[in-house]
Amino acid sequence: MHSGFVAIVGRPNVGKSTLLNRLVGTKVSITSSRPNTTRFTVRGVLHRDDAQAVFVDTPGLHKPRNALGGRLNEAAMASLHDVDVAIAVLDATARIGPGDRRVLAGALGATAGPQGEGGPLVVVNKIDRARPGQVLERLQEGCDAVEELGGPGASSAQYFPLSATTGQGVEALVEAVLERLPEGPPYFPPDMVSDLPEPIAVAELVREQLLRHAREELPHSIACVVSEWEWPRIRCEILVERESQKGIVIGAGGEVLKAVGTAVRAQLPDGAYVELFVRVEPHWPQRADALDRLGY
Ligand SMILES: Nc1nc2c(ncn2[C@@H]2O[C@H](COP(=O)(O)OP(=O)(O)O)[C@@H](O)[C@H]2O)c(=O)[nH]1
Ligand SMILES: [Mg+2]
Repeated sequence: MHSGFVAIVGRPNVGKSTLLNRLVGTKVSITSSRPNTTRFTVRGVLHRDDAQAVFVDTPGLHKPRNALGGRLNEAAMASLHDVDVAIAVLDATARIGPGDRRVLAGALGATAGPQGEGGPLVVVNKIDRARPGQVLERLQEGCDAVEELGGPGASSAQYFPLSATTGQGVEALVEAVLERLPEGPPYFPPDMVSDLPEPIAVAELVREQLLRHAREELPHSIACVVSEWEWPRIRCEILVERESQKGIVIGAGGEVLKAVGTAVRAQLPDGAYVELFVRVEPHWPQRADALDRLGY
């Protein structure tokens, strides 16, 4: 039996959570077109007869603008400690920048052994949306950056152009991950694909839908927390920073909340009943006490 932990790191919005869901075959981490969607470290498990890979999805590394951003960066860097494989994700449709270099530098130092083995797996994602020339350009940029940065794992880095959305190219990545897993016991029972507690998973589904429905300025101001869980009745509170945001979340005649509730229920087992409440919690992203309470 082979088993191990695999960190997925990258700038916000490159497709880390989409890739995790694709790798484990079910939705365990929420995704959106807004940067900094992922706030929890989510583990998703890939089961094979002779192997188990535990993927760790992380918040994207970015320049923090408030206390929440600082914590998200810490969580992302911490995920690189004590893993067996590091996957660094780049976006085929965008030039490599300083943020990607920081990501690659972190991944290069994370898993390499004394002989330079165990370098990072570098993913160039979103090839379904990129021109072929762009994919080649990104692979070259990634290679150049890895060589320039150097470090123990540079010589054994491997490159994977793929699409997390369509699945094209993902199997090659899976094979490479499995090859790099050390011998070890399974960490999770065979029926477990994620270790996110159910109340948090539901609160995340609510937040995902709000990100879909709410307007531009709102995403960073929203937090969701399940305050009561008496199956099938679930009460979820939606926190906003300012009174003025309350109306936006509720929508005219409650239409936004209604749409969010319907979409969330559709993803839960039959009979689930989700009550949504909106509450103003002034400046919560700047307050350590609020972040503690929210579990970030
Ligand atoms: N076209 C395309 N879009 C993708 C792909 N992977 C992710 N996305 C989109 O990119 C956005 C960010 O994805 P997400 O997984 O939340 O990124 P994260 O912030 O790195 O976790 C979402 O709108 C995804 O649908 C891909 O392979 N192809
Ligand atoms: Mg994410």
